[in-house]
Amino acid sequence: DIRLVIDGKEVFVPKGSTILDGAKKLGITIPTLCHLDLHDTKMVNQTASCRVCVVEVEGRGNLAPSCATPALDGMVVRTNTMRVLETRKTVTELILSDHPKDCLTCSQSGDCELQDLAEMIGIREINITGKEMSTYKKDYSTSIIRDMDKCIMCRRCETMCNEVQEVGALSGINRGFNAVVSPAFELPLTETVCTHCGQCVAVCPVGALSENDHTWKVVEALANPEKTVIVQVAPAVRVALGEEFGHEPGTIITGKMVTALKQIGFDQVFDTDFAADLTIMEEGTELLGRLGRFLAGEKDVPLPILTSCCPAWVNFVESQFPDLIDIPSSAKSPQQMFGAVAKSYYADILKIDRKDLVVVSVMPCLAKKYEADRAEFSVDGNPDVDLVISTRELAHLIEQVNIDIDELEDSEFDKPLGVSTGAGVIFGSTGGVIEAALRTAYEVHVKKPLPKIDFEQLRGFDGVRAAEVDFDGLKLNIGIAHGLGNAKALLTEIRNGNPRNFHAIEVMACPGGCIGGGGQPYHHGDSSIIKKRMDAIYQIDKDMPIRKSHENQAVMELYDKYLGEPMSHKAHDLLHTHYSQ
Ligand code: HC1
Ligand code: SF4
Repeated sequence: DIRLVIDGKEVFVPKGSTILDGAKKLGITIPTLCHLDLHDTKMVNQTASCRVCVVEVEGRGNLAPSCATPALDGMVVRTNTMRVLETRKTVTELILSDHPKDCLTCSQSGDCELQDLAEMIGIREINITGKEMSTYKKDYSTSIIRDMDKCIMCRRCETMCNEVQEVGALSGINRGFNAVVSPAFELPLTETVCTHCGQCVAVCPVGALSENDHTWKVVEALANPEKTVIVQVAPAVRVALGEEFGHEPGTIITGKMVTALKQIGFDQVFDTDFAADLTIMEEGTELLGRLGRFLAGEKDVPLPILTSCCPAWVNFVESQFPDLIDIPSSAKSPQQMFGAVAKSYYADILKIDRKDLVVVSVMPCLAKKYEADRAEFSVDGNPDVDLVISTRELAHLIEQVNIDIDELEDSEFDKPLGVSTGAGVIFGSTGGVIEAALRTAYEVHVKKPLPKIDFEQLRGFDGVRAAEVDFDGLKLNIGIAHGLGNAKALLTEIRNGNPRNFHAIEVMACPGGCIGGGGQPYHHGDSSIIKKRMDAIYQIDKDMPIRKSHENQAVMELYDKYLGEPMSHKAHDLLHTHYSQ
């Protein structure tokens, strides 16, 4: 270990640590802005571009950025001298001098790390004035808005996109006042390899990257007496929404959330978990079908099957692995299955035209906005899912209508599209989709009840995981990746001949799965928040009376009355899709 002294206190840190790590260990807060270290992922931003975290190191003339200065044995550091405080203030003023002052209307207001820093330092006036300021046009997509006038060149988004997601859509361009992070040739995001995963938004400290907010479109739909407006809520929302109201991460507020949605005025409050169970019926059947053909000796069976519920992942496969486009499951995502079923089966139950039914989703994800907008998910120009809002957007809506979430009683989701099982909810965590699929595939294949319902070997936070699952003698090799960079490593292995003989692989684009999605409350670099949400997801599953998708009575009724069998002609029409290269 390395010994250093910070503000007169002794601390020991492992080799490779920074001064900032040492200070954290001592509980000494050094303010940072560009720095971000999402433990257990590759997200470590050490660009040291903002210089807010400077400290004095004895024996050195210049101040040192603590986030990027290695801790050395015997170092004596001061974090709070007048020189440090003055420099920190000047640096912050310089950043603010080239930053728009529209905090009143900024999407990040209240969550902005630059605003917090200025407030903490007590900056009341910016004494640095000058004419030059960058001026960029806003770049709009259905999911993300880039407002590059607000970019502070922390480069967190670039690290996220290039080193964690390995998509490579963003890099630093231009110099001086015009320096920003942008796609090459300043193309709009929609014309690049961007997957819309939203992870750049999740780590942007300011309002340079934000979601395209659809809340007002939802309000307009709710105010229209001619429309029936229903809502579905994704698995991961219920374990994170509470954070926006000051609850501990991982607080489960499903019942209050349902009550809030009813009070907001949705005609029916349904659950994406229902559609997740439906996805398992289709995807599980597809998996067993492909395995059966493989075991019968058929050549060129598209294995391993890849899960296909994460739209950023689907985008990634389409753009980066077009040669493997036949292996993802053809099952639509739960969000899109829900929309398709709502606008056919459920519209029939209500005896209304699909055009008079508005389907709203609440999602932890920004790519879901993009997914809902894909042309193949609409009928005669009417989308299966009309509007998608994020967990953060729902929290703002709840605030706007003056609902005190803590005062609410619990309510149940409505029937029939709100009935779900524990298998549906674990979709929200990395490893959950494949676990849910195996619970059903096992019982269908082996024709005996599962000896143990929890596949603990599939759970965890490692970026790439592999496990063998025993189907009564048939050994299945399962792979799991979360984060697109990890997925890329696994898919490259498949492209090179699948040496580990994987039969099925689950991929989620975001660290932790949907619980770490780009539309969730900001984690500000604290990965323990994502882990607490994960624990909550498995807790909900554990507490559910029914935990296997094929035991979902409402899903069974949908097959009986409407779809026939999984993978039937009608199920194929409604619940499956194709991918483009
Ligand atoms: Fe997800 Fe899914 S789990 S993709 O992360 O398959 O967004 O929560 O809704 O569709 O069910 C997201 C979450 C979500 C879908 C389901
Ligand atoms: Fe990169 Fe994802 Fe942001 Fe697109 S949404 S620029 S892929 S991090």
